[in-house]
Amino acid sequence: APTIQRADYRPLAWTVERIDLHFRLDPTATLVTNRMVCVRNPDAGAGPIRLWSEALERLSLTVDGKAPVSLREADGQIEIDADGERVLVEVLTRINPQANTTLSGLYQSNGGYFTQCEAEGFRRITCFPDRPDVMARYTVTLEAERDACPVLLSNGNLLEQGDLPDGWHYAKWEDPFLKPSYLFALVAARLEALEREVTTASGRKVLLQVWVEARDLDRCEHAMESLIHSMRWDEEAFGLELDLDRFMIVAVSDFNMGAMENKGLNIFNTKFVLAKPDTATDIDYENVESVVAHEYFHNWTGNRVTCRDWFQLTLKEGLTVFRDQQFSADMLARAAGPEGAASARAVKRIDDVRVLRAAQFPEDGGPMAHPIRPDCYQEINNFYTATVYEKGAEVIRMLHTLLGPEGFRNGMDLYFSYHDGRAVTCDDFVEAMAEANGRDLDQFMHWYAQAGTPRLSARASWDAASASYTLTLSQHTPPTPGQPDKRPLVIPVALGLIGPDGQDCPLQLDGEASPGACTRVLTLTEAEQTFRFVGLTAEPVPSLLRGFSAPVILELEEDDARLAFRMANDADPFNRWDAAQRYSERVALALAAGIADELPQAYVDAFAALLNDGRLDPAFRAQALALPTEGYLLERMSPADPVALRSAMVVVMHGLGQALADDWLGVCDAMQVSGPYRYHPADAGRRALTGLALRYLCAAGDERGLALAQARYEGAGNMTERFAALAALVQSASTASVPALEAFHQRYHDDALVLDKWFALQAGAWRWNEAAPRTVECVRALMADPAFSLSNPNKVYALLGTFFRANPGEFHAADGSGHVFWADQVIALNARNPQVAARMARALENWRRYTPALQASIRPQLERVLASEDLSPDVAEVIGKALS
Ligand code: HT7
Ligand code: ZN
Repeated sequence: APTIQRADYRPLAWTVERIDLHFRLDPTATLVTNRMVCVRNPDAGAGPIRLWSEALERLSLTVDGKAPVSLREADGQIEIDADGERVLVEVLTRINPQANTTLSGLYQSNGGYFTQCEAEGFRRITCFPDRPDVMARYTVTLEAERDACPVLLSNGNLLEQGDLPDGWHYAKWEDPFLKPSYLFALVAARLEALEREVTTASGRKVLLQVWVEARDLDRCEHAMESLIHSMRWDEEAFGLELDLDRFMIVAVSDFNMGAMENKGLNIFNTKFVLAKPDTATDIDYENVESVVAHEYFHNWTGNRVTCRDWFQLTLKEGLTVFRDQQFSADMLARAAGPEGAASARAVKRIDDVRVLRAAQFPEDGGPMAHPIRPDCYQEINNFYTATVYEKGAEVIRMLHTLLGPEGFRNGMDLYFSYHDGRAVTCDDFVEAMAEANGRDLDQFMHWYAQAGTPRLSARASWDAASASYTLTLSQHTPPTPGQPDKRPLVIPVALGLIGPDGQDCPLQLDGEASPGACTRVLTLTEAEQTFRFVGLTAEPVPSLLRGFSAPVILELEEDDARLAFRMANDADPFNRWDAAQRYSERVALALAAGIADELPQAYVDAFAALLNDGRLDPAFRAQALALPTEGYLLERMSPADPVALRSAMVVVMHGLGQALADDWLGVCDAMQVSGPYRYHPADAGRRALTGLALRYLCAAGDERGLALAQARYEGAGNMTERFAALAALVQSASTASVPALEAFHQRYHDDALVLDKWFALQAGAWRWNEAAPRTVECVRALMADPAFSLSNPNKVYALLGTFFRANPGEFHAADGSGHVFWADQVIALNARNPQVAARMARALENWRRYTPALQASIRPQLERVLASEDLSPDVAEVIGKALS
């Protein structure tokens, strides 16, 4: 596929002012009539009308009622020469939603019709200048058989609806706002709605609806509550109000991603809407809340102000992820009350950083590394990445840190005042931030241009005579594909200095009149800078990058004693957690390298201290006592040896489980939650800590722990406890997992979302018993389960995605069976759903980091996929880059 370059952006010569769409919905032959008023673009030079078209049959196309004088067509693009300033282009297309397994464009799911147009799905519905900088006013008429599709929805406001002959009916919708084609949506299905009427800050009444299949109506309350909380938060935090009279969320079980922010008609993967205590865990509840918030926040950051082109994707995604992270942190802090707010915020921050480290750091160090604003791509669907989303959010967070909350808010206000209703660039956003704060942010823009995770290192010296502490910070960003040299970035480094008594020291830089706060943000702008702190009484221990103030890897030599000290004393809860992670990393990597064969007693003691510190919030303890992900640790290992790492992780789990067995059992006892299930962070924290305790106990094969897990499984009153107990049994050498898995299947055999958990649990299972079959064999067997389907992305992500991405120790088994299986599945998926196939394909992109033996096993499989027939551009880009 050709490579598209950001530098090649040109405005279109013709754009669209309004479009009137008419759908006659039929499973195999839907007719789409598109009447659009095309107008010359005053910002562009002369040129033809350009339309995109893909996977559709064009039955007719006229310009002002006549066949066009000149029409050229190549590579999915149509060029039409037209005279004058404004013409009416009418296009009739026929599409086959039933055969559309890509889930892009118009497709069917459970007999209903749904659309997914981001990024380039609209061109699979009708011929259109399908770019985000073409913002038009839409009216949409839907016609369908009433019995099959009693509900007909599209963006905006319902103008009229009624009956048609032969059992058909229609509905006509109008969206009062200008929008790009990627935000178009329709739904025609048999659904029912949970409804609420709420009043906005300015006193307007608006109707909120959550549309689901009838049997799921009892699982929508939490999504509705989340939507209302999101509306209130955006009003309070940013002064942004819902701009429509009606806001709809629709749940669909076949969906490539999490959800989609179509104007006024958000379409969601069922996974991020449906929740009730018997089927959803605390984490599911949390995810529903944050995805509902994310999509709702897009209404302003993405929809009202959108992206000029897809290279600017982080403009809406990074900013909206930052907003949903802030929202979730505020919700958690509010629930925790003033005493627990700081810890609650830290727990959320830890969650977010875990995701960044596990998903984005490896991406930044591999062949797909790209800046948050990429310079080129072959397939835009491959660029909905952890870099664009999560690192993008970190970049926005740094602006927030550098400008302060008020400065950031002023920047947002100015951004909206300049750009509401427009399609703009990341430069426009940062310029608004700079102007509102009288700041020069030119150097900050390097964050948008440079790929790779910067390394931050620190050297320190203590001068007892002058009681001063000198800290030299330096930065370096490693080369990434196409970017051999990097410039210094603006890096906010939040730091504290901890005295020998474990207390933070008030900070005073040389030249300052008096000591100030105990945490302050230093701004690093050069490759190396020195900071001298004075007025200290003894050599301090530095606590750097508090709250993870920048998305960098901190390279700091700290011995075991210092890590244990920070685990016990760091006043910054994030850094306390990070010290535990670093200590675990050191221990696990030493075991994996064969340098050690057992856990250091000091490490066990440091864990015991955290575990038994009853003053610490249980949710925080659950985070601090959980090991780093294998994905992150493999990134820190060179060469990466997943099988050796797995053996090491087993030793760590087993060792901590055994050595602290009584303490873990004590926790299970002390953390019991009474009363009916409620989704509340305090209860969730207790359940999380208990679940972790059961995991350590079962990993250690502790008989009391195994019996407790079994009892908790059988007596659980909600999915969080039931699933945690089941997971603990599965991650053990005990045979009790077999009947428990069967019982679970029996109970939930017709619940698709719960079965996803069941599939994922088995795909992620470690092999605790030499005699057990390899996980790849279990995964293969599970593919034959009637509930599994390669056509349903949730199933693929649960079973195959978990095996390929979250079970490296089994996936990379030395016999290469996992790699052959991977290639088979990527090839099979490629034929159905290229987006999903490409996501699975990415599981091996960092293969060059592995041991020579693994590389030798993986390479032929990558080559086999590349040579396979009808390879989609999506998969071809991933494999091509991996092999280049
Ligand atoms: N903006 C949405 C992205 C999305 C998407 C992109 C490509 C293919 C399918 C997709 N479904 C949703 C989701 C979001 O970030 O809010
Ligand atoms: Zn988004």
